Amino acid sequence: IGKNQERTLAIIKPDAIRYLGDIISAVYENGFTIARMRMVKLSQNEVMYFYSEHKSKDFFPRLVDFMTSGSVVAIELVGPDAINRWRSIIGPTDSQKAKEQGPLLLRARFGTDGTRNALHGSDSTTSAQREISYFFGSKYGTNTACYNDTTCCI
Ligand code: DGI
Repeated sequence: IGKNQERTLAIIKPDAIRYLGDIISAVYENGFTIARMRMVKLSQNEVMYFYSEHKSKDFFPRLVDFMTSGSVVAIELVGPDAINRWRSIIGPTDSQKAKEQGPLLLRARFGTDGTRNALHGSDSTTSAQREISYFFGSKYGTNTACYNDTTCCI
């Protein structure tokens, strides 16, 4: 990728799959390019692994239920300052807060609350790399968030 270009991982969550078209439009309107994209229905183990930093939080069971309630679309976005810019376009974690901040924020447009918040965006280069290889890297498919190795899951 070119100079000043950065990669991030976006996820269209199950509650927003019906708005796939609008979200893809917003991606390009905001100057991002899509490098790779895939639709997948995640298992409970896969979601627990992806969100393992939150495993002890009270909202974790709700998060796992929600993220396994339907298919998601993982998108590898490329653009200048992609990580921070994508997070500022989607808005705060809680969609109700996003609605207060601005109706054009994507979580305001397509999300409902703190769990059903339509979209994910990586929060650092480290997590972007981890999350992109989770969905697109060579490990996905063999390791695949521990299909066969329960010791690397929770
Ligand atoms: O990076 P974010 O997705 O904005 O937020 P995060 O990485 O702190 O949390 C990951 C997901 O976990 C978030 O998209 C929804 C869920 N979550 C986080 N904090 C809360 C939460 N769900 C509820 N219900 N309440 C929370 O406080």
